[in-house]
Amino acid sequence: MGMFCFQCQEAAGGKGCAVKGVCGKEPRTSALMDVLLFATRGVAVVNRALRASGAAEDERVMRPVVDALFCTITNANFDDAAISAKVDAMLGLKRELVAEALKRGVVLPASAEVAFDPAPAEYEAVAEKVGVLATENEDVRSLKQMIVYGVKGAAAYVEHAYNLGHEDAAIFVEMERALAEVSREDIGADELVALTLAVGECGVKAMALLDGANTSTYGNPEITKVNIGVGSRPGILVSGHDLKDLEELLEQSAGKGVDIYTHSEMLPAHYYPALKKYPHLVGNYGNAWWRQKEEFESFRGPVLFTTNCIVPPVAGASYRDRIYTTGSSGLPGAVHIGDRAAGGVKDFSAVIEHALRCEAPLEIERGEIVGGFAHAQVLALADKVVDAVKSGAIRKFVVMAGCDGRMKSRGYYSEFAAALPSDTVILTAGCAKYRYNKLALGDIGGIPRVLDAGQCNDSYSLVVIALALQKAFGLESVNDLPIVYNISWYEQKAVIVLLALLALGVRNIHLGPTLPAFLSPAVTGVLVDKFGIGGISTVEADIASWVN
Ligand code: SF4
Ligand code: SF3
Repeated sequence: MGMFCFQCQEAAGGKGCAVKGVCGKEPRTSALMDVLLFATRGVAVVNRALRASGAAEDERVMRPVVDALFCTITNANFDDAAISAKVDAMLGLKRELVAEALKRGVVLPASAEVAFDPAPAEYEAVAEKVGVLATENEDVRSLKQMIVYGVKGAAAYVEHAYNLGHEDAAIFVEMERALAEVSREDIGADELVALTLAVGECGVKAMALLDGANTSTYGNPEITKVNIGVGSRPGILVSGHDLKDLEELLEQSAGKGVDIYTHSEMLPAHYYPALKKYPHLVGNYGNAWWRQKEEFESFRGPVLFTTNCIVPPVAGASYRDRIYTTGSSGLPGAVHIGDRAAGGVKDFSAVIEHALRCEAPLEIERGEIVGGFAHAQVLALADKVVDAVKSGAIRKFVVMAGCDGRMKSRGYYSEFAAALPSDTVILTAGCAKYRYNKLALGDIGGIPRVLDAGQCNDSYSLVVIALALQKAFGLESVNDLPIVYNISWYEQKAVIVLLALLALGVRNIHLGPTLPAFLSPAVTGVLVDKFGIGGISTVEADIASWVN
């Protein structure tokens, strides 16, 4: 059977994965995800109609919709059985909502999503009819998918906030509106462009919600040196983005003789006062997600995925039986740690016991990296930063936030960072930083030349910093600041970050290493004309035209 997916930067041939995902996604998984998204859009359409009729908010809708969106993000979930069960549940929920609508005399839109109700045995067969290519017009398809990918990214962020007890129904209403609107057959390109910006605004709110959840729970990130070597005790490596999972694991593993290490996007956990206080949170192991095949071998202990990015291990990989998943992530054969009951905690005892049977990690590097430059920390240094700009010691800030990935062409970002003039400062967030956060780039009067705000969602911090600088310099527009945006993207969280920046009025963002395959030529034209979006070329040419 075939498949079609073009949601990430590594889409095959720069067009789309049609045989098997470059990420490892099998056609069956892709089909189940298409069906899950279609069913989820149906729930959004019906729930929105119910809400418009004055029905009380249905508490059964928000969490599963957010989880469904999150689990279809690139590299989050490869477990067909889990995804199929989510489809069953989503269709069951929709049936109940439709029954409720009929009871209340609510007239539902005549959309295919509402009528959709296949039996489990039919899921794969119907996928083609409801997948990406079911929308024939390539521009409408491009805009609709960009909106869905943005909503997926926002879903990831609100799920982390939910896990910390921070909910905002208004954000969900916006996400649901976007899902319902893209289900309309008659929606035009202009409406879709406006909806794209509305999703960007929703992304700003989702990142702000998560920022508030993180900082009110764990304190404001502060400048922190993170060890990248290893200790002598067995370790557990925690990957993904969910701080609540990490906190519960730290709590449950305290005093048990194991060390906890962060991996990839979990690195910024070290910057939070309420997490760095655990003495057995000993360091960060390895690099960005795509190097996990070698790094999980040498880690020698269990690995817990709280979210993306999972690379399915090859048959015979030594670490295959050491992988655990939780939350929206999943991998066939891996033990999945179930959700917490209301008011309860997850049970990580199996992971801890597993670690105690393992050898300590093999050292792959030594030293320290410095981070923790989220908005509160940078604003505490604001006077110093403003003075450095006024005196000319800092000529330009270069935002290099986003994702890393395996393409060779991403070597550009390491070279770009290394070649930047010494009076420039890199502002970063997301796993893109691994391309340059171990380079000795020095500092400017005590301000490090790489300021890491945190995870990809902490791109929000970079916006807060930019807006504060705009105010400090009395500028009319955020685009008048000496800031260049050189964003590297991979998955859909980078899409919501990009849409959020556009919604905030940031212009002339450079996006690489390649522009999204889901952008049709006409939609690319709109992004170029309206927002000044551009690609990248060579390090020398880009530095010459953007920085010098
Ligand atoms: Fe291909 Fe990316 Fe989709 Fe995976 S997520 S199937 S690599 S486009
Ligand atoms: Fe990285 Fe997957 Fe996007 Fe959260 S972990 S930035 S790629």
